[in-house]
Amino acid sequence: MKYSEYFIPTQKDTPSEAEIISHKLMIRAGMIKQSSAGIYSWLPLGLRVLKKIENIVREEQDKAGAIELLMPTIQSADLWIKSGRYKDYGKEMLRIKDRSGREMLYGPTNEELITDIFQSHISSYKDLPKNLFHIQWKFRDEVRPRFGVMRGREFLMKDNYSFDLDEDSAKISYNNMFSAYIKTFLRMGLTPISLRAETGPIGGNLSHEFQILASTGESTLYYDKELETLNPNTIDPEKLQSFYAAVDDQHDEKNCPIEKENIKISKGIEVGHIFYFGIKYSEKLNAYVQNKDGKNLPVHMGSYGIGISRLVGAIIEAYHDDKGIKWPLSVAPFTLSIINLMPEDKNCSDTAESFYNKFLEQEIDVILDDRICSIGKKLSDNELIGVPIQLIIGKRDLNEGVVELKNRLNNSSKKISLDSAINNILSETKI
Ligand code: 5CA
Repeated sequence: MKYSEYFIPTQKDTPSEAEIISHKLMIRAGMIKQSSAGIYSWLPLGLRVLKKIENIVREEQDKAGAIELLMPTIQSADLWIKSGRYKDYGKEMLRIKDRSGREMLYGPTNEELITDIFQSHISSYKDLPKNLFHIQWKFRDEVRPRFGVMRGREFLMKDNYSFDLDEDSAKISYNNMFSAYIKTFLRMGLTPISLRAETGPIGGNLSHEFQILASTGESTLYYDKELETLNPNTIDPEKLQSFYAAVDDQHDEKNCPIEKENIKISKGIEVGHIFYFGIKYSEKLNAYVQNKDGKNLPVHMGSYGIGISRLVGAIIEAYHDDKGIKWPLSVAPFTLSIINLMPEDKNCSDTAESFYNKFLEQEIDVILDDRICSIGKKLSDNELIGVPIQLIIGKRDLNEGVVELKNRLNNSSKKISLDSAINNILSETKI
């Protein structure tokens, strides 16, 4: 991608409507544009990050054995009337009438629709367990949409639904997803803290939420410090669930089961939530399966959500400085930016182009900043949009046979010889 031909409408001024840092930076970095309250267009740079996050989520779901399908955004009210949630959901649900006066809605979640799909096609224990997911836009008419994509009205969620014959096997599915969630967030460079949670309108009695640490987060978390040192290869969900973790209004210093010196206090942002709710929907929506003895039983279900669009904001809350965003490699819109400080100088342009072509060949996500503008603007735009590895090409450096290699995550930079640049960068781009 050549910056001069691309579309990254960065802006210098901090937008007045934005209260939190990620919202400010997403607007300033030209990632999103509000279209109405809590509803955003995703501009190219924002979309690239959204897709990277979506793909990590999808890959970890695939690895955990979940199967992808796609349900529509607009649903008929019928199933919701059957489940009883048409009334319960209240004003948060966006209700629509089609031309024949049929009641429709923009889905805030999909328990009803997926249970209906399940019951239409599966009726035997032999087809269990099943775990189905989709990645689809949701709409919740939040009272106060705010914080940009972190609390939108329209937002992208990965939601999946597990189906099991009984409670014991449903808990295996639950724990399988629990582990997949931890791995997903670790891959994004985040520190996930899992906490027992309320079930709210989804229902059930077993639920965990996943918060990620960010100094600007909304919740204050108290948790066992062990939770900060997870290894994705050795996740034991039962063990993790036994560690102490609480949000501030649940935390009671006097009755806390662990020693004070083992507790860490940090700010967090909720990015995922999982529920086991048993037969709440299957009974109402007639999702029964036959067991070995030919007996019909309502299927045991769980649902599992990750806020994909919220994660874009949450990652920025965790990774930024006063100059802009500092993307972790795995979710960065581009891995490498080649910044040509003097596009009008032939030597600079030829060198930059030649690096650009070599990295394209290596299938590195690279952007060539070939814009004709001031050096200051070029460097500050690249800091703002937060490309993790920056190769800066300047006239004087080239005369000395060197280029500058900058790491946006720790803001270190070093001069390296032209010959060693490719290998140096290839080793830094390994995730
Ligand atoms: N059906 C269940 C799980 S599939 C469900 O809807 N769970 S939820 O309500 O907790 O939402 C799941 C995740 O979606 C949340 O953890 C959060 O990351 C994200 N989310 C929820 N509401 C919003 C919102 N208004 N804006 C952005 N993301 C949201």
